[in-house]
Amino acid sequence: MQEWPEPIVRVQSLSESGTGNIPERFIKPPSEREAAQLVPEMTKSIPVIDVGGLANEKYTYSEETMRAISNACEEWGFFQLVNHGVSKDVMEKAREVWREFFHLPMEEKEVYSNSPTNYEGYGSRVGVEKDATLDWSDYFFLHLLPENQRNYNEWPNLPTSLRKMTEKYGNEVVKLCMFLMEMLSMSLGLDKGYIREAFGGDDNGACLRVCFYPKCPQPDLTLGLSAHSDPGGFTVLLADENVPGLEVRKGDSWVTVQPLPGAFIVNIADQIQVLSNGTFKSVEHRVQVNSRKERLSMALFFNPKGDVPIGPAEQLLSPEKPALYPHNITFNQYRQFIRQKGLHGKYQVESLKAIVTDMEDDDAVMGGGSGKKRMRWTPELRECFERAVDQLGGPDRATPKGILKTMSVPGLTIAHVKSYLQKYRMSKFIPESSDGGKLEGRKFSEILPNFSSTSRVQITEALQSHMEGQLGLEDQLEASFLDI
Ligand SMILES: O=C(O)CCC(=O)C(=O)O
Repeated sequence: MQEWPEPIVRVQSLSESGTGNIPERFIKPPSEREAAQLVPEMTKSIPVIDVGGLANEKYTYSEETMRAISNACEEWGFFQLVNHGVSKDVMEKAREVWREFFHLPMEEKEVYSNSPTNYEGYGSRVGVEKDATLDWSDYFFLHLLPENQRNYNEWPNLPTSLRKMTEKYGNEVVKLCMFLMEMLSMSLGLDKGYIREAFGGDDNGACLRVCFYPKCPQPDLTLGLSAHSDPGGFTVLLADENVPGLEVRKGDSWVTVQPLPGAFIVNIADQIQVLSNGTFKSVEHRVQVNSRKERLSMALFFNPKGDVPIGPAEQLLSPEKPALYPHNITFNQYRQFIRQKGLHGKYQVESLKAIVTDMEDDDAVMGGGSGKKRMRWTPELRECFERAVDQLGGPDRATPKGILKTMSVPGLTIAHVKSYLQKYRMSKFIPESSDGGKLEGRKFSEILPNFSSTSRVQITEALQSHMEGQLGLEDQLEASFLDI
């Protein structure tokens, strides 16, 4: 998509207009904006990890630090990193220069206005879905790695020190990310170089999003950033020391992060959750805004190379711990989802759990890829599926093709949709059949007549082409589907 689906309104302009009421588009449903709850004392804050001496060439990773990291990543998916070696001066100046940028006249910033093609530049929304509810923030997004994507001309030329400062900051934080990759690998019990290798060696990606959250006249009705998990490898965040706002999910509660002076907040993102086979958690987080103070944060997303398939590390798998994410997909494929839909909690990474390899249940065995797979639907995937069917106008209109398109779940195939139909008989959606009998217990071919004739043709075509491609069963399929 070349352009945003609706004209862009800068949140900063809305804030500065002095309006007492935020536009309808920013009002979140009550379930999304429940206040952070008080949680027991001991779980009140994300762990703090001190890696003093990291910048020293001779730094050795102590077992204690590795244990602290693995506990933090398993339990919280977040930690604060102190004594990390990045110069305090560089951190402060980078933050300052970006604050100045957001306070430039609007026409200076609009020069860098971004589009959904690569997001680089000045932006005010993430997803491209028309009529989506929006977040109360503007941002600037830029690429740091791979080097060939770093385009200084796309970075603001004002304030004059911004490009130099951002480059310096980026280089220092990327260096820290190299250590973090080693630390995360070792705290998973893997070789020091495992993550780096799995993420594409020297071709890792890194990008920076500077988020600006203007004052909001009705902060209780909206969010600065909706709940989401980060799609890439991990994130190194320089939060606003003076204005809290970041909240991390802990069970059913939201815990407010209190950034320590000079600390970075590190969080595991979806690709490391996959690589660790779910041991390290990519945890949902969101941002609250307030009426008195603006807030600025700088998130550096460290990502795998776009075209390397990411899957659980073999060494972490066993018969007791089978692969939760057996379909290795690339980060590029994964990112498509976010670009389409914007930020949606843990929707996408949970969807990848849908399938486990198992040969026991013949009924649900599907072909495709290497070997045969048995489908297992998690509650999360069921929820996505149900939402997709609803979005498509209910069971009468939903077709497997439409469902696949709407869900945009990487790795999901028609075979999974078919499996769902078989396993759950779509009892929640499919209206009772004409004779009034429930669909429960019926075969797939018996369910199809409950769809409209147009949908039936589409379902048949979609299933047929998939099965032909995957299983080479043309003849059989012709017989079983086309006479419905
Ligand atoms: O502003 C913050 O504290 C968090 C930013 C964030 O979560 C993001 O940019 O993905």
